[in-house]
Amino acid sequence: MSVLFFTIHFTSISQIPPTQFKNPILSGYHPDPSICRVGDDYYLVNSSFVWFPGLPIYHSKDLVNWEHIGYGISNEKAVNFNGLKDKLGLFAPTIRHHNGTFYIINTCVGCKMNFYITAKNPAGPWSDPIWLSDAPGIDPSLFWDDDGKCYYTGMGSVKDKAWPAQTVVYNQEIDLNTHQLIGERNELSFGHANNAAYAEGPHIYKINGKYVLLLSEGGTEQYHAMSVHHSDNLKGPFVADIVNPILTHRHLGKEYPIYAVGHGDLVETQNGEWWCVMLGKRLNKGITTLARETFLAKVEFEGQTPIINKGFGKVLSEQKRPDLPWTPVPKPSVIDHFDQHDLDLKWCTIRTPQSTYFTIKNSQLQLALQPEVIDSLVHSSLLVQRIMDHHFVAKTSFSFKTQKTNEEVGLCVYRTNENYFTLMKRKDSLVLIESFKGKRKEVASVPYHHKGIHLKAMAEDMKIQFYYSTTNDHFLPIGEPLSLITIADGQGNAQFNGPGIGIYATSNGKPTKNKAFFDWFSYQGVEKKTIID
Ligand code: 6LW
Repeated sequence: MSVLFFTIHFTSISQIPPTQFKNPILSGYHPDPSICRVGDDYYLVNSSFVWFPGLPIYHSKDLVNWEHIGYGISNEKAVNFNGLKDKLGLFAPTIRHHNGTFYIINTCVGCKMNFYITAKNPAGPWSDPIWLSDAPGIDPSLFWDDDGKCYYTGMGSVKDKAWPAQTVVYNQEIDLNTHQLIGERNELSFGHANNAAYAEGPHIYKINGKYVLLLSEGGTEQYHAMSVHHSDNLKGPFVADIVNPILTHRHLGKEYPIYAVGHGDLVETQNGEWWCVMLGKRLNKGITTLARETFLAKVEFEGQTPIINKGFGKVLSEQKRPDLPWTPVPKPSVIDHFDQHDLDLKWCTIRTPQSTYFTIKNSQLQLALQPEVIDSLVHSSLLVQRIMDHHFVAKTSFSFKTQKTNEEVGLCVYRTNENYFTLMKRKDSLVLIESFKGKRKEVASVPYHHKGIHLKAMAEDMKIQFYYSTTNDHFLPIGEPLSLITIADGQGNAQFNGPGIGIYATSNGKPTKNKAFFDWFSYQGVEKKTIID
């Protein structure tokens, strides 16, 4: 009798759902979020530029705990990112669900521009892209009107601009059977401000019987803002809301810790609450090392006007969580032992693979050396995962041997083909390289003759220190701590993507059949005060 009594009454503290949640809800490189609800399930997708697979998709039951469930673009033959700079590729997507089918509409900048994909299961498989030949611009979105007709909304350019960076948000009916925009194209808005730069990221909703157009303006940096516009007619005219901008941090000054907030998408919960996901950036010691992340804010309507975080009017680093069943999701494992049939979803490569460059066998990841190098705009043997913390420890263990001086394998912290760090094992040495704005420099090197090696990177605030060891302890530093400015926003770095950390192998232009054998890779975000070896 007594055992049962204890079990029922003393639920452990950790199981008591928290009342608050912390922002960002998706830390690290998660820009241009779009969200939809199906029943009591929420699905979110982000832009991903030239990372492959592309368009990461997340699932949640409570808008706070998100599980990575798949990618919208994962067929190498579908989209070719080779030759594209890191800031091109897959721009802002929109995810919607209609009549049992999920739709993601998106723009591949530098390839064939606008397309949509469909799926019955948001974890996939998704269809190959259905390209839209006559849809100008970027930031496409979909809206189904009461009559079942579907409308494409997008951001287009303006020929004779009345002011710099003037763009137009337009909509047009789309025939999803013939994959064409049909009928008249309606210019809906140039943004709220009478000199709004880059009116973009539009979404249309029907709320309380009226059409609400949500868009962003000011550009995705310091002056980012969201505005809403109303109409009784889907084709307009849309009238700007006098409350605009409904969200911006541009008036909070350059030191405010969360900035560039904008590019939002609204969702109504099954309990009648409204919430908005948007992108934003965090300052860390004055710079941004985690790029554009995904944030969440409450929305309450005053009439037709969506008020973001009533009483605060800004994105909060912590606030009361949605009135939804608290549903924690499995935490991604810190150590990846490569003992699964497929690579964990967190792993991506940069640009589109042209051939098989890795295999998983006997609980090892065999990474083939390829002639391609990460400095080029062509796919190379590089596997990275999003850096999601200001302080982290990453480690890996592998074995590799070569007699050739052009062959090397190791750890890589990647932002662009011009901005990265590599710590590479060569024939009989270990070399730390930093590339900043395309200038590569050998920072440090040590003799190393063993076949097996453990490499480590520890980032704290603005610095990253690299280490090596023959075993998984007693790590020795190589070189001095280096500044994370190299992979931070600004500095010639593509504003759109974000940093990743992982493994890289190359034969620097020469053919080879050599490969490296990775036993494991670990990445752990750490609280500053508890940085342990
Ligand atoms: C996105 C657009 C934008 O498509 O940047 O600056 C593009 N604004 O809304 C890439 O994130």
